[in-house]
Amino acid sequence: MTSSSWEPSVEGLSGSELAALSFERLKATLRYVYEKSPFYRRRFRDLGGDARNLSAPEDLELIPFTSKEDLRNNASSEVFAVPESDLVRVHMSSGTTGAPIVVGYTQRDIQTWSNLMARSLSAYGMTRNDIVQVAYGYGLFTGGLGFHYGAERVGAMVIPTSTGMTTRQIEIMQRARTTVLCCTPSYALYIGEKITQMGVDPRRDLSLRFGVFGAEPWSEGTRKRIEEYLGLVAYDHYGLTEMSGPGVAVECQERNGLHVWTDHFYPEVVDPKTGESLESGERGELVLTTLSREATPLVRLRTGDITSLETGRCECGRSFPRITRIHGRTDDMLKVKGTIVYPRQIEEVILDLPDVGNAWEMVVERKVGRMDSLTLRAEAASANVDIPSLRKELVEKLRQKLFLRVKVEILEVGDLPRFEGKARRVIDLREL
Ligand code: DLL
Repeated sequence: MTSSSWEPSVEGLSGSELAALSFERLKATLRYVYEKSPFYRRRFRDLGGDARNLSAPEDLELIPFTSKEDLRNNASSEVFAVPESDLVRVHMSSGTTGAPIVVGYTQRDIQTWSNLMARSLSAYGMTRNDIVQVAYGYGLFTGGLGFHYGAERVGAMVIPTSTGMTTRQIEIMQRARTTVLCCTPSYALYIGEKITQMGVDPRRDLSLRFGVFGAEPWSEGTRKRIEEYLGLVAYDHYGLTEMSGPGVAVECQERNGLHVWTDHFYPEVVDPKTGESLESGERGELVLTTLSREATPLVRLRTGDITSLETGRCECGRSFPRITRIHGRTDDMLKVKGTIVYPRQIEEVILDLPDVGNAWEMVVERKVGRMDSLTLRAEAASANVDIPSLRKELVEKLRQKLFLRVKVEILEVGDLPRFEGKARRVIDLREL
């Protein structure tokens, strides 16, 4: 932990100092949105004036959630708290259904976000001597530009490769002696496979120290594979467009959960069905309130992400509370024959087995009048794998983990798609 040139050392604050700062900013945010955002002004008026005057953090529970639907159904000008002329950038969320959600940034928002990204990257150990290859997509997606601005703020040298042209990415990595790779875990696996095919030895031919992977759920099995393929330490990184993008919660070098930057985001975990607040340690849906955004402040946004909140000090010395690695998204949750399944649970089982390759997908089907069925399509790791016994092992392991009979199809290496950004793992063919 260091104090830095880009911000005063908030990282050394005690738990109670941090909680007090966070609560002050929460109250200020509620006053700000009431004054500046027509959408929130209407909402709060319906609730009566008390909504602006929290006397304790628990009072926040009286304020309604903001859903992604709210953001889709209301014009940006209703939600935004500044006139359009104050914006210097917009990003859009990658939502798979409906209109995209537009998020705006003022000059100050960009600065705050870059500082937070610089703080996040320093927590992994980045310094001005690093050479950082940003292989997240640049564009409406926040990954590319978010990491780019953060790494520059640290003073490191950025190579903005964006996604794709994987062979070239690897050549650049060799030639420029890249020390830090930033991309989705799916793309890291893909790069890893390509490195092996090209006969590049990561420990001899590359200079990677660590990688920063996020934007989609990934398992410990995937982490091990990425570390093996690329010869680096793999860190998790969480964020979402509605909260600026990356830079919301990050692993430190202890890798025991992701510290939420609670001086900028106020986290709660609620029961996804009832919306009731859950205790620390209980798993539920993450709800976030922005504490410093000027253009698009959001109160109690339901993220759809399943995790739990852990308080208590971390060995690294930071008091920022941690969330456990994201278990899945409420909208990726499948209910098959009454059993709830998240894609990450499948990944946890299969990628621990060395005979299973890196690419996989799940197909859910419902024939009229029949129950749902789940099929796992996975690749064998090589041509030498004994396919019938691997299939049997997978069926058994999945039954033990999910209490569900899953059909398993084993394909050859290269049969399934690879992804340069976020992977698509679920193919839902259910007839409604
Ligand atoms: O994915 C921002 C980002 C860029 C985060 C680069 C990390 C690195 P969206 O496209 O709006 O923004 O998607 C946000 O992705 O609600 C989660 O469901 C998922 N997600 C993001 N990070 C993680 C992670 C970016 N570390 C949505 N683990 C979020 C699991 C993640 N899921």
